[in-house]
Formats: sequence, structure tokens, C-alpha cells
Amino acid sequence: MDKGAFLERAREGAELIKMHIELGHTIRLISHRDADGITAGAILAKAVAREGGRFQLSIVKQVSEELIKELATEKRKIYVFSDLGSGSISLIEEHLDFATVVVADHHPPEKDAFSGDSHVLVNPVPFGANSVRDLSGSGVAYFVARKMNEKNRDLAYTAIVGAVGDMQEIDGQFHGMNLDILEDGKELGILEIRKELRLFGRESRPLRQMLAYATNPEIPEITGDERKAIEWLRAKGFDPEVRYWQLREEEKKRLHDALVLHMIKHSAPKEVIDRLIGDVVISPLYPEGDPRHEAREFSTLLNATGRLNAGTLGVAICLGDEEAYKKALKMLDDYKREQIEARKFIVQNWSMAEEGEHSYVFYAGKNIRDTLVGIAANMAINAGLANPEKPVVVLADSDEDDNLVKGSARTTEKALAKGYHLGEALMEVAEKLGGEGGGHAIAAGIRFPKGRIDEFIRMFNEVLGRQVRKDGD
Ligand SMILES: [Mn+2]
Repeated sequence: MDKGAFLERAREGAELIKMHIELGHTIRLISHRDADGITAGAILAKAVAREGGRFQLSIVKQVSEELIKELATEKRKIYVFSDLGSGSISLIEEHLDFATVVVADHHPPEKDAFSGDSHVLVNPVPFGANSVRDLSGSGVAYFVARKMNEKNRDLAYTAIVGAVGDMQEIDGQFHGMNLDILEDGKELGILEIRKELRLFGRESRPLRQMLAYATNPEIPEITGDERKAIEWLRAKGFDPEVRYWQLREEEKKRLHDALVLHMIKHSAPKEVIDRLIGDVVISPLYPEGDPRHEAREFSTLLNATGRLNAGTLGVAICLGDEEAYKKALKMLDDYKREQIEARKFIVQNWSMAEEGEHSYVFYAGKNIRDTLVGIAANMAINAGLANPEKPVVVLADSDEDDNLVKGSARTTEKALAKGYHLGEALMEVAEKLGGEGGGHAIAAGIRFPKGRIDEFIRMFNEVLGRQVRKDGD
């Protein structure tokens, strides 16, 4: 890729941001809600604060025309998008024509550049980079920040956490400009790159879980079976309760060799084995055993804050806020506990579900939080409560509005083969009930007035019945 030309763009973006800081304008930051976006937002926020500027930051799920119109009503002088925005160049030109806009992103852009001078697209793809391995959104934000001030090189670890969250090193190693960020971090002594086991849990999981929960790659006969993981570890002479970071270097080596041998025995392809041992980034900025000490665990934590609509908490964690970190850990804990309780409730009360010809509808009232209805519907299917050929809807009272219920419908591939489309069904029913609904064929959501649950059950079955008959013709 043409690094020089890309860095020149990063410089243009940086200069615009600095100019607006000097003018005393608040920098309006908008970033994506996954780990890559959260770290990108944190890098830019830090860079702005370092120059003595003010910022306002939002972490969002996606860019839509509504969002851009809403941002336009704020009448800011400058907007900076990170880890998103490249797909919305025309919308930005249309609605934010009055302001300076910098898009720092790595997704393949709608166009190679903005047409006007006050809008700058900082994106490595038009310069020949591969968006999935050469640079992430946090990496683009990092280079903009570095052009604002060389001191921002101390954000290299944050940028790499974003890259790992974006799975830029999915094949086992870093590529492209990610390597430049790693070099910066190594020079400053704020990160180390090692050849280690790339599975999640280096810091916080005992080996038995690190192996049993391995998904990328899966370990034949061990993934999904903690008892097997324990047996295997014991047979190889390892304590299943120990954490990876606690192993001595020669023990790590012995574990790697044993795992590779195990994979070969199960005829795993070479590229799968290559992903097992590879680049792992850790940072001496945090103590061993702390999830923030290793990039993959750190990024997973940030991702979770985003999913729980607390992405700005994730940003605060990246900025070194210990309170935010503790709060996030507690939130995750509560969330896990709520999931366990939701599962218990649905298992114990499943007889309350209204079973129709084409669906189950389970109304949980306030016993299941409205953000967990989708997970609960999946639980009903996975726990074998529901016949997998019939869609499941779980409804719960809305957290925001007492007169509304929120619901999620889930089903299986097997049921879809019969002709169901849950998104279309919920959209149609929602219209009739004075609510909102829609989604995918296999997973969809709805909101409607609480007093109309009986009508919902009848109509939903009717619509699904029609879908099946239409398909049968
Ligand atoms: Mn990204």
C-alpha cells in the first residue's frame, strides 16, 4: 500500500482537528460500539484533550441517515467519525455540508474521497490496504492522533487492542500498518509481542476453560467439553486450574507442542494449527492476571461494554479510569447473573407459554429484563423446551415504558425450511397492533402496547401459517 499518501491524509485530518481546537470549538466524536470503535474513540478523545481541546463523544451501533440528521441539528463546527462513516460519504456530504468532517475509518469506502475541502476521508483502503488485516479503525485513529502530536505514540497499545478486537491477526500474525503501531509500542516499552497460545483467557481463565471454550480455532475433542479438557491437561502433566500467564516459559513451550501434536493427530489443516500459536500482545502497563494486560482479553471487555450500551464506560477504561474498569467488571458480572436467572425463570415457568399451531409465546412480565428476551428465546430452544420446528417469542415489560411490551422471536434453520420469516411476520403484526417490529428471518424483534398480547398471539400464528402455506404452493 502507499503508506506515504495515507499518512498525508492522516495529517490533513489531524490539522483540521487541531485548527478547530485552537478556535475553541468542541470536537464532536462519533465512534462505533465494538472494541475497535471504542478504542478509536478513546484515542481521538485523548488526542483532543492533550491539545487542550474539548470533545463530546458518542458510541453508536451504526451510521444511519437519522443519526446524521440528528447530528446536523447540533450545528457543530466539526464532526469526527471513527471506525465508521466510510459507507455514508454521500449522506455526510448532504447533511453535514456546513461543517468540517473527518472520517477516520478502515471499512471499504463508498467513494475514494470527499468532494469538498472541508471533509476528509482518512482511510487506508483507497491506498491499497486490506481493510481486514492491514489496519483497523483504532489504527486509523492512532495515525491521525500521531499526526496531531508525536506524544500520542503512547496510545499504541490502545490501538492494538482495537486491532485485536477487529480480528486483524486472525491468521495468527499482524500485517500491514499494524506492524508500525507495534514498533512504536515496543520502542516505548508499553507493549510486548510474543509467540503464544492465541486462545481467549490468558490472564483470567484457568487452562481447563481456556481450552474447553476455544473457538478460534476449535480444538478437536476438547472444545465444548471441560471434563475432556481437564483429562487431557492432566495426562500431559498440567494443572487444569493454573492460568496460562502463570506458566513458566518451558511449560508454555511444552503445552504448545502437545496442542500442536494433538491437532496434527486429529488431521487439522496447517492454517488452523498456525492460528493456534501466534502473535499475542501484552502490556506492562497493567499487572499480570488483569484482563487489560493482554490485548484479546482487553478487547473482549470493551466489546461487552458496547453491547451493554455502555461504550463510553469502555472509552473511560481505555483512558485509564480505574473506577470505570471496576464498574464494567461488576456490570458484566450482573449481566451474567441475570442471564442465568432468566434461564432459570423460563425453564421453571415454561408451562405458561402459549403454544399455538406455529409458535410459542412466553410472556415474562418483569421477571426477565427486556434486553434479554432474545437470549431467553434462544435458551428456550437450546434447552429443549420448545419443539425446534416452531418459532419462539419471549415478551417482557418494557424497561422504558410501562404500557409497552418488548419481544424477540427466534427459531432454527430447520423451521425456516418450512417457509417462516420472523422479521416479516413481526413487521406485519406490529403494524396492526400499533407497534414496531422487524428483523431477520431467523431472529426478529417487536414492541407493542401491553394490552394487546392476546391479539398478538392470534395474529402471529395466523401470519406464520400463511407464510408456510404460501411456501408450500
Ligand atoms: Mn473496525
